[in-house]
Amino acid sequence: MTFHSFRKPAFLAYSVFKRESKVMQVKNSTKRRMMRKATVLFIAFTAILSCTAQEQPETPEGMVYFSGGEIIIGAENTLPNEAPAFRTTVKPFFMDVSPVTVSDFQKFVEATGYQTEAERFGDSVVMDYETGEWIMVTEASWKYPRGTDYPAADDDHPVTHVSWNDANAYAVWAGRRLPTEIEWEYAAKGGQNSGNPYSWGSELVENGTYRANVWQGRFPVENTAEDGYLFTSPVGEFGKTEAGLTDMGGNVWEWTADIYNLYEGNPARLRTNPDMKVIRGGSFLCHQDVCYSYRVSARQSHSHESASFHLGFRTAADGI
Ligand SMILES: [Ca+2]
Repeated sequence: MTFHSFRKPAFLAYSVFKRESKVMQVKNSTKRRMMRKATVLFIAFTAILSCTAQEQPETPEGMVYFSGGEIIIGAENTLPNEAPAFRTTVKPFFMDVSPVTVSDFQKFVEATGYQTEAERFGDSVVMDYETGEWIMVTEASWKYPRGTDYPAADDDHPVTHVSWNDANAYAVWAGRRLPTEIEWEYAAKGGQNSGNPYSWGSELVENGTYRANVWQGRFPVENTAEDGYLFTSPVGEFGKTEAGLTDMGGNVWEWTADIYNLYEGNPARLRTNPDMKVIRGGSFLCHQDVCYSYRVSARQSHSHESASFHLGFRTAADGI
C-alpha cells in the first residue's frame, strides 16, 4: 500500500466527513434561522394576542362585555315617550348577565350592615291581587317582598323593594355603577339595530313557551300565570339574549343611573324632576294592553327614594 493509496481512502473519508460536516453546518444554520424565525413569529403572535387582550379587557364573572359603538335609541310608533328615535355612540362597558339577586344583596347587607330605605320607612309598595290596588304593606322589604305574612324572598330571585339610593349603594360597594339608560337599551338590543321589539327576539311566546315573566289574563284582577309565575321568577329563567343577558324584559323593572327626561324633539312637555329616575325592562306585572314595557325601547320613571315589589336593578362597569 503506497502512501498515496493509503492517504487516498483517508483523504476521501476526510473529504466525505468534511462535506457531511458542511452539510450538517448548513443544516444547523438553517435550523437556527428557522428557530430564530419561529421565535420572532412567536413573539409577534404573543404581542398581537396581548394587543387584542388590551382591546377587550377580561370580563368580570357574571358580566357581559359590550364593545360599544353607534346605536339607534328609542322607537317610533310605540309609546309616546320612546320617540323620537335617535342615533348615538356608546363607549365600551360591562353589564351584569342578570338582575342582582336576593342572595347577592344579602352579602352586601352582611358586609356593610346596610338598611334599605323601605326598612327605615317601615313599609313599602305591593299590589293587592284581590283588588288590583297598590297598597303600602308594613314591613314589606327585600327580605319579605309581600310582607311578613307571606314567604320570605327566594335567594335566586331578583332583589326588590330597593330604592335607587339602595341600588346605587350596592353598586358602589361592588365596585360597579348603575347602567345609564342608553347602555341599558344598547345591551338589550345586543348593540344591533335589528328592529326586534324584545331583547331575545321578535316574539313573546316562542314554540308555546313564554320568553318573559309577565302578566297573562285580565289586568289587574286576574293573573293566569301561564308563564309559571305570579310574582318574581329565578334570574336566568327567561329571555336569554344573543349576547348572553337574561331578564331584560319582564320579571322586575330595573333602575338606571339617569334622571327621567323626554328625548330631544319629543313634542310633549315635561318639567324635569331630578328625583325621578329612569326604570327599564317592565316586570311580572306588565300586561300587553296596559304596560307593554318589556320591550327594548320602553321606559318609565320612578321616584329615587321609593321602592316596590316589582322593581330591582343590575350593575354595570366601564369597559376600558
Ligand atoms: Ca308571570
